[in-house]
Amino acid sequence: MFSLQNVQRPTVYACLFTLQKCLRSICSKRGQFDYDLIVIGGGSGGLSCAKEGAAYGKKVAVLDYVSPSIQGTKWGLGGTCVNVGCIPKKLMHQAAQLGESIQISDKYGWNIGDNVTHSWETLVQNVQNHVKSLNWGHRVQLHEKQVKYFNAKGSFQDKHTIKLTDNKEKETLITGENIVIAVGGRPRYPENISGAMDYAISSDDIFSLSKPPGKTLVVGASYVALECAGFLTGLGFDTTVMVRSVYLRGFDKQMGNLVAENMRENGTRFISSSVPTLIEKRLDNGLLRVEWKSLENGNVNEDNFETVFFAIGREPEIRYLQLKNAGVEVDIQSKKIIVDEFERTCVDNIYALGDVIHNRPELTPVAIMAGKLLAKRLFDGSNKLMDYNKIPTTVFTPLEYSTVGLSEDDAVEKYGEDKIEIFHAFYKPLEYTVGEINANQCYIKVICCSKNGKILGIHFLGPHAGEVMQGFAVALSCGLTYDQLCSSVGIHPTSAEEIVKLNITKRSGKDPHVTGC
Ligand code: FAD
Ligand code: NA7
Repeated sequence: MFSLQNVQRPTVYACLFTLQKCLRSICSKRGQFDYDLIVIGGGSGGLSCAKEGAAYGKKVAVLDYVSPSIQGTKWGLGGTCVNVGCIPKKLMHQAAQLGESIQISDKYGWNIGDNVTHSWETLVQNVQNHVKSLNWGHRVQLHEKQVKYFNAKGSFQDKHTIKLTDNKEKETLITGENIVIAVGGRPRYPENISGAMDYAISSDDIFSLSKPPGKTLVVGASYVALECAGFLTGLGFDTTVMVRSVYLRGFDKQMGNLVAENMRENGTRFISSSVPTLIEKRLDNGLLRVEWKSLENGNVNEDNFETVFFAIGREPEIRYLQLKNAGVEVDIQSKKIIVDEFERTCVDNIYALGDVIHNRPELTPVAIMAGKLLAKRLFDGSNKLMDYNKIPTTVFTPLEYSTVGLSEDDAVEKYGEDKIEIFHAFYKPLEYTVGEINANQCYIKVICCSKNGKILGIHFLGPHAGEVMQGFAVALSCGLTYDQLCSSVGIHPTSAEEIVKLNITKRSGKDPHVTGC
């Protein structure tokens, strides 16, 4: 006798799936969709867009699925920032900063004894507890805002139909009038370096590493690499950064050099102009033997490390999307999705935002703002576009670096050296004096247009740089001029006041070291 129980489960799934496909196809041809908006990716940009869409009474679904890292690390809802980016990174940076404060606290009269230790396990546990609370918070918010959440991988069947595949490989189809792709990116691994995939970790793993990383090699010299090397050094680990070319690619060159100089003076080692060529596990002691090649003279060197950490950039996470089925185009080189100023792809009902789009800053507030504005345009009649210019950001290295607007190099290229004026100062934060902290790299640079005094870029290297820069970034986006800046009254005694006190130009060649109050 025929019984459903006698039929293999995958066969039942396959039949249901085909039936579903036919029904969905008929409905979507008639313009009837399951959802007004389907968002693929529950990270910074996707969640913001989904929640904003639901606020206008629209039927919204968001799908989020995390493929484990190459070393098997997994995490929950919320995307890169919450799980393996900004949040755990800033907390680990804070742990390192506290260590520095402990070291100088005797100068402020504290007697904490000599036996200060740090527990990596406790730090990881507490950071991960916070991350889990954020994962839960996101789920609750989606529920409260009546956004349907699917813990499933999304791929395009056609421009309105998304196939959901859950972790048991069960497939379901849903249709949406509008689709937003917000799938972010994942760390890049090097090609052709034997042992890299087997033994090296990435930013997907470092924040939940169950054992202390020990002696660590960080490969890469951009912001993820330097931030992580900074906190590892601060937590007491022997840390080496392998630099292929420049420090902090994409940022102001002088500031990048100062950041690295400060890290070097505080104990991080640097191997310049080199790339790794081999990683293998030693049988005798389990250490990772790394060989690298100097790009200057071709010499090959080697050393042993407990952890090798690649921070050599990120790739858009488009591998599961089947973009071809919908006709969405990507840039040939970056593999990122091409969008216009409305965040619309080449397909009229499909949009993309956040880290997955080509030629835009990879930052959480950018993704959040873009998601919100897109939902307002789709469902609230707004015509406001995301302004990708003058986006402030901070590099959370031990000495923090915050910036908004143009770098010196870009300003020179855009306006010409004789059409810009640069005001600068080396200063000493008050709290560094009694603490006897190295202030050699505390530096500020403001770049102005000579013709109208408009400020083109602000660069601040010093404590709490992000907190300092946020307000100046608002002023810059309102068209701040040098005259307005230097006629503003400072807040004393702060490091931020040094920005409004700037009066020495680079061109003058005068000593830019600030003395006195
Ligand atoms: P994500 O947040 O990456 O979210 C995308 C989500 O989609 C992920 O959960 C992913 O698993 C999921 N997904 C992918 N494919 C599919 C699919 N096919 N189906 C379903 N789900 C899918 N930015 C800052 O502003 N400040 C910082 O201090 C900062 N620090 C950082 C530190 C590190 C180490 C890193 C790596 C990044 C940092 N960033 C920082 C950048 C920031 O995290 C990203 O810009 C931001 O998370 C991008 O958001 P998003 O929505 O584009 O993508
Ligand atoms: P970035 O900003 O893309 O920088 C990558 C760094 O890695 C940079 O220093 C590169 O050196 C270096 N790199 C790249 N490929 C290699 C290889 N094969 N070998 C050695 N070194 C290499 O990446 P991040 O990970 O720091 O940040 C990515 C984004 O995540 C960033 O925009 C943030 O918003 C979050 P180069 O200067 O090219 O010589």
